[in-house]
Amino acid sequence: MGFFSKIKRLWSGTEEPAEAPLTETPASKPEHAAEQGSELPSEPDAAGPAVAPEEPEAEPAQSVQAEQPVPPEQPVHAEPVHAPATPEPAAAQPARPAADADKPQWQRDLTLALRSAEPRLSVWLEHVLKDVQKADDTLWERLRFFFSALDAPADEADKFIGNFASWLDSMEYEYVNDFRSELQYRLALALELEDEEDERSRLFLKLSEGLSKTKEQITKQIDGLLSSHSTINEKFWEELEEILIMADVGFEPTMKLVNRLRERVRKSGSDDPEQFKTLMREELEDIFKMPPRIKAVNLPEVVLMVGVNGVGKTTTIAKLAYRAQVQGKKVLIAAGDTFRAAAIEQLQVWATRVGAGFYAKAPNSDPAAVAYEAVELAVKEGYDILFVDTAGRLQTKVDLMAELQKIRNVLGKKHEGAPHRTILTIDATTGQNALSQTKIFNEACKLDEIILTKLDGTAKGGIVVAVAMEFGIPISYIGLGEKMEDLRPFNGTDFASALLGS
Ligand SMILES: Nc1nc2c(ncn2[C@@H]2O[C@H](COP(=O)(O)OP(=O)(O)OP(=O)(O)O)[C@@H](O)[C@H]2O)c(=O)[nH]1
Ligand SMILES: [Mg+2]
Repeated sequence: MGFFSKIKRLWSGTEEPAEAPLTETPASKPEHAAEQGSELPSEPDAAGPAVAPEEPEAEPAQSVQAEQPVPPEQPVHAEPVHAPATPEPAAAQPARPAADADKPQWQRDLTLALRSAEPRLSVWLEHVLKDVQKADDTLWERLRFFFSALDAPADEADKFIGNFASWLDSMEYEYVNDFRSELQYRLALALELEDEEDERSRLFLKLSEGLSKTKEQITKQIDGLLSSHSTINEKFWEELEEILIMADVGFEPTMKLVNRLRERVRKSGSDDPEQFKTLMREELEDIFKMPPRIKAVNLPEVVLMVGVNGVGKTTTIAKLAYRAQVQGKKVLIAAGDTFRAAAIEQLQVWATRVGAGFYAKAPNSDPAAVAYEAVELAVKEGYDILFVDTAGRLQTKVDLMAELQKIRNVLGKKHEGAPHRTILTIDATTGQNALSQTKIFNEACKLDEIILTKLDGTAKGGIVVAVAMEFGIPISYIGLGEKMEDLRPFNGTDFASALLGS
């Protein structure tokens, strides 16, 4: 959508408004607001019609972004194109000038609050959720109003709200406190706000918290090392090696990393430990930097998820499917782990929760047949992306690798270039085993990406450094918990900063 960024730029006055509605004066009526209203699907629970036809002159909610300050005696109140699903609060109708006399007070208040708020999603959400405790009609009305205030197409608002409401149902969440961060995350995704500063700082906090155990191991020790040395000498390097090995960077990667750090320190011409953290952060950033990849694929994009048992493949598919779904893609999930009946059921539950399509055959069916038929279905029914789950355990490692190769072959035969992404999931808590798993899977099925899960539960986050150094395979995401939103795109710069505690 991208309009959020545009609005922010407009707000800050760095860009001329491209479209009339954003600069409409309070009294004028942008045409498309009426069109928007007329496109609205009706609200099933609404007491009245979904559109507010009785207010043809109503100021559309985008007045929130008007650049001119509004005189207090003539507040610009945004009238959403939807009629409220719930009756207006009775107390909210003081005498007003004719133009806004019949606007619900909460809309007037919210408009003014949003207009004077800092243009950041978290701050706006604070106002939207003011006095809302539960997921009820009031919340939906306020959210709908918020979307219209941002000039978002009403059908997108309805779709967002519909999806979010069914997700809350499936998760059995009721109170705002339980789903607030999920709501913010979804809004950021839906509004393409992940890169916005506000969302980034929230994610950084989450990353930093998720890595707290690893930080305990690495940051604290390195801080201790720095404070106990007045100069970077041999003893310093020896102690650093020990710290890195203890943090599960592994012996060989530690040696390589220390050599690279020695070189960087030498080039800097300073042996002052005070500078060391900056140099180490830069070195880690370099290690995490991967060459850009061509992302364009012939749809449907086929993603094959591999990894040993219990690492989090199925959960990660659900998280990825969820992201894709929120981004408006049509998602199909295929149960390629036919080894355990429970695996098929588990995946089906996730697919239902996420709202994705699901394809499975009976337990013990040939996984390659599942993959073949799923990709056939995905092509036929116009899916954008297909995720294929696989078994993590078979009788032998040889069987497992042969099975994965067979799946890859049939996918490629059925659909050009498939699998477009073969992703290895590894469990960060297994430490050094992650390295041998990466090696074996990479040999058997040429990995495109790695996702490291369970970083929240381990002090062994140093494994991320080892994996990045040893294989040069991009780490695309990291798992920081069991919730849907706990899968974060891996950002090397942020990770290096979070790891080193600054
Ligand atoms: N704390 C935490 N737990 C996670 C994360 N990712 C997955 N898990 C948990 O790890 C356990 C195993 O996850 P699954 O997705 O079933 O793993 P799998 O690789 O599909 O396992 P198999 O199907 O047996 O091969 C589940 O309890 C997940 O909730 C994560 O990032 N953090
Ligand atoms: Mg599984």
